[in-house]
Amino acid sequence: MLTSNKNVLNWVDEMVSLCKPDKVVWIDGSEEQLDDLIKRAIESGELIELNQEKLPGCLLHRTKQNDVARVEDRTFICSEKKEDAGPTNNWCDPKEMYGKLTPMFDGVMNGRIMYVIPYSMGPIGSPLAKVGIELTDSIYVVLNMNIMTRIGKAAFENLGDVSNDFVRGLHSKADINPDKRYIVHFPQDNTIWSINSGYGGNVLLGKKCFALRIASYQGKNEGWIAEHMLIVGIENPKGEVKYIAAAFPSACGKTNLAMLIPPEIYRKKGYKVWTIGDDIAWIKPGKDGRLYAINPENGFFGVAPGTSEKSNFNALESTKKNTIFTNVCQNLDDNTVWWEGLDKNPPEHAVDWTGKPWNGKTDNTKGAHPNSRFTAPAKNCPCISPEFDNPEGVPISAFVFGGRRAKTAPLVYQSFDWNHGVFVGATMASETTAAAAGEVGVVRRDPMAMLPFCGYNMGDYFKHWFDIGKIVGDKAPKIFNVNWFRTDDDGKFIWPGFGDNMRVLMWILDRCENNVDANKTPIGYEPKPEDINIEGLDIDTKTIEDLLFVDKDLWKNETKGIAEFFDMFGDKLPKEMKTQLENLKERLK
Ligand code: OXD
Ligand code: MN
Repeated sequence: MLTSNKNVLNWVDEMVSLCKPDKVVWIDGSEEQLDDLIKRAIESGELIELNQEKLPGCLLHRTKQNDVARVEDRTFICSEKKEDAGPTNNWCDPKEMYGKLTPMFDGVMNGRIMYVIPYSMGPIGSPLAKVGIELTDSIYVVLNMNIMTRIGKAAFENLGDVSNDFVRGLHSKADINPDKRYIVHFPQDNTIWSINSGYGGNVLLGKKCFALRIASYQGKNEGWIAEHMLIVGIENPKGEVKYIAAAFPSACGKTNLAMLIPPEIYRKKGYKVWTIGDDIAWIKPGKDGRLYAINPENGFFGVAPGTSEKSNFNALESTKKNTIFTNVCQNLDDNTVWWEGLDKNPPEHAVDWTGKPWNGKTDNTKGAHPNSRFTAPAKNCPCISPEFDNPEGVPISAFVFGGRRAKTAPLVYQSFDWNHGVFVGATMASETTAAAAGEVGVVRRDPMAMLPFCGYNMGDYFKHWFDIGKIVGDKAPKIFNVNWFRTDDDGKFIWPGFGDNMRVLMWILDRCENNVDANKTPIGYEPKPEDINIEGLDIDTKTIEDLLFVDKDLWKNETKGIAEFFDMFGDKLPKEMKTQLENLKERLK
């Protein structure tokens, strides 16, 4: 036992009586203990040891084929009242849900070991950090949590002997039965129950479940925000670093932006990019009144396919040691890993993500699952920020929202003020691409990229954002929207993207410093085309003009879509949001 905290001990006892494991093992975080668990998981086949010369400390895991992604339709927010979960979440009465899940957990760990994982979200000792405990019957979960969070005895030190402020996570693989799969949050009880899955997003309870769903609810009550945002620092040649936090829906290149390599024109001058986080930010007013952010995580749970030396050198480097790969392809020639988009040389002698023999030259199935993942320690990342472990976090200069829009949204624009920026974030959207099943070009709204991750009514969430603006006042970060995905009439992307996105971030930082003028448009402030640095690109100022063009008819249509979306929130939609929509309509006249 690693703590004498009665709240912890009583709760663990209660869960042990419910799940009835053969044995309970407390995870202290020691190398010895973790090495022993790795050994056992390799023996049982749960993990495969990869080539230890080429990929030291790396392991491979395959999930069941029915268990490869987050399951939004089986994810619940069980607040006391339905209206507190809001129209964008599945809700069930907490008593009813406990009533349904308790028998499923009863005896579920019979014949198994229960692991007790204490963990800290955020640097140990940070005033922004919070403690969680996850109980699980999966070694894979223990080893992933060890990469994604700060685990072990030190996490308990943060909690102390008497505090009751910890998130109670209970997970069992049970039989990985998709019909009985539940990912359930009880915000009032600081509790998460997850059953019948072994896939990361459903079972690494520190991540989406705690750091976004439960934490967003805590933030509302405690005066801070938990956001689905990367945090990146840009250092100028004088050595000053400014930080940007940015939210994008999935498949918009979030990890790439977080770890971008500056174009040569900036590298030559001495600019550098530093990664703080690639997925989640906890943000709170600091002593000087500005907003400060930490990355509550300690690793990256990134999508493997598409990650290459060219698309994201730093992410790929991060996976070269002490990384757990899930559902990628195993190259049998040298016992390493491969995925679509890694290079143009798929292995011929391989095992695909389902465990079947696979030949990348002749089989036209996928070697890696499209949602296959790497779990890599943040400290492996070549551009990890020296401030990564700073308990105070880093001051945020700008918030950036973005989506994938073919025509409507320009390359970049700045909101007129905080409240308008909240409107811009709340009306974020992406158009579906041919890569996903279903119709192409359908607009999906995803406010602040939080739609699947907000642990309470999104109408209240919007209000909370307006309130934060009042607290921070003129020290508030400036708010921007970007769109890397504008296409020409042939459907080809106009903007080069990737590292060149830094050119847009530079305009954003210039605006934050009042270093550059802007053009006022109906939707916000836009760069003067000549203020986007295109040195070294084979596009001209005319292309930038096209990228910045605001098509009023498209935007008038957009306001209709926004109004329909807002309708769903009924009385919970803040008045200010309606005002913002009316203002936009007026400016478009
Ligand atoms: C993720 C997601 O896995 O947003 O980060 O789905
Ligand atoms: Mn994410």
